[in-house]
Amino acid sequence: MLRVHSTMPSINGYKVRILLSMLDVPYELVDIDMYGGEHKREPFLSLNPFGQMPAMEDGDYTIADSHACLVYLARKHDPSNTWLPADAEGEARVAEWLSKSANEVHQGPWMKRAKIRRPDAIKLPDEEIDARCDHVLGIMDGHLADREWLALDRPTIADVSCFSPISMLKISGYDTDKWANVTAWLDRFRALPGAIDADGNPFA
Ligand SMILES: N[C@@H](CCC(=O)N[C@@H](CS)C(=O)NCC(=O)O)C(=O)O
Repeated sequence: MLRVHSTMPSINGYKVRILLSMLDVPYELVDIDMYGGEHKREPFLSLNPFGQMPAMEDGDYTIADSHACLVYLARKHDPSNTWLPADAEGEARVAEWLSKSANEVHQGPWMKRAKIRRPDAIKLPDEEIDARCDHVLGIMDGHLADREWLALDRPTIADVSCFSPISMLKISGYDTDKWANVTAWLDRFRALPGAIDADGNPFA
């Protein structure tokens, strides 16, 4: 069976768990003790020498990094190419938002959550993190003014990737309500079949 190696609270691991749920793919979660530093030593380092979660094992095949996992799962388990289109224009659009997720979204919304979990590791002042969130969410809010999803006219792994950190902002003390279009997009995503919260439960 497919194995996902991640600590449960990992936002990047949550991305992978969401897509697995939406694609209805069975898997085993190998819980990594992040606070005990399990991801910084073997055997985890053989899965990802960068010592970051998530990583995945599918038989003999191993892959690390949330976006690589999303691409792999979409290609392997979504033959309709709904979640990751196969045409040049569509795939590039999705890649564009995956990159934004790995950089701008990671440096703002992801950090907001991570600082609560690991204040020792994230030294950036709250004001700076909030300003980064404002910047990226302001752009996303404008982008979503006349569209329902980030990359295409349907949800893709770009939405999965951005949803995970942005959906955690409210419980991290950042008010996403001030961005009406982002809020509507978060609600649309929660209503998708198979969508789960960070604890793995369907949304009410
Ligand atoms: N680019 C990586 C980033 C992974 C990442 O930052 N993972 C966090 C958990 S959400 C982690 O492992 N943090 C522990 C550390 O870096 O020591 C991905 O998308 O998977």
